[in-house]
Amino acid sequence: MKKLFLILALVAICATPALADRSMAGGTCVLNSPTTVTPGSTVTFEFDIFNGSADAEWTADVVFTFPACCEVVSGYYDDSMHAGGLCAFTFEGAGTNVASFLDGDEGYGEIYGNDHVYFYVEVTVNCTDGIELIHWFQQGDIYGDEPHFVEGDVEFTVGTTAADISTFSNVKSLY
Ligand SMILES: [Ca+2]
Ligand SMILES: [Ca+2]
Repeated sequence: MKKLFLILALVAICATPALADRSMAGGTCVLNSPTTVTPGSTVTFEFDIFNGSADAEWTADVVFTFPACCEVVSGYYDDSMHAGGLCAFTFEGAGTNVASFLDGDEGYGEIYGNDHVYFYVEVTVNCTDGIELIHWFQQGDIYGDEPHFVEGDVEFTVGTTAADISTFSNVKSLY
């Protein structure tokens, strides 16, 4: 009998963390490129958005908030590697510093659990030299347990590529 209680106690201990993970927690964002941007230039940022929800909640909306010194030009996405099939995101935010990819067909979300989609945002970077942060936000489709969102920051450097200029002048000095 004592042994049975011990087994039940162990089951309860093991089950608790799994229940606590039922949320959108575990989702990530990786900024693939660029890591360095020349001030005043227009570049396309590539993000890898992963839905790590432990209770199969799907990502409905993905929002990237750029620094105020940035202006969004356009946005699109690549769902060709998404095992869950084609996505129906609607882009908005041109002319502002917030790029939103919203669930365009309502119902359940667009990015399945344990799956990912690439997002591209063309941005004019009118920032001065330094480190800038991009805030990312994944809104879930309210399936199962809370929290129904996950968020974080990725960073990039604003500045001229000193290493390249140095290399260029070294090459020039040979002539
Ligand atoms: Ca959930
Ligand atoms: Ca949907």
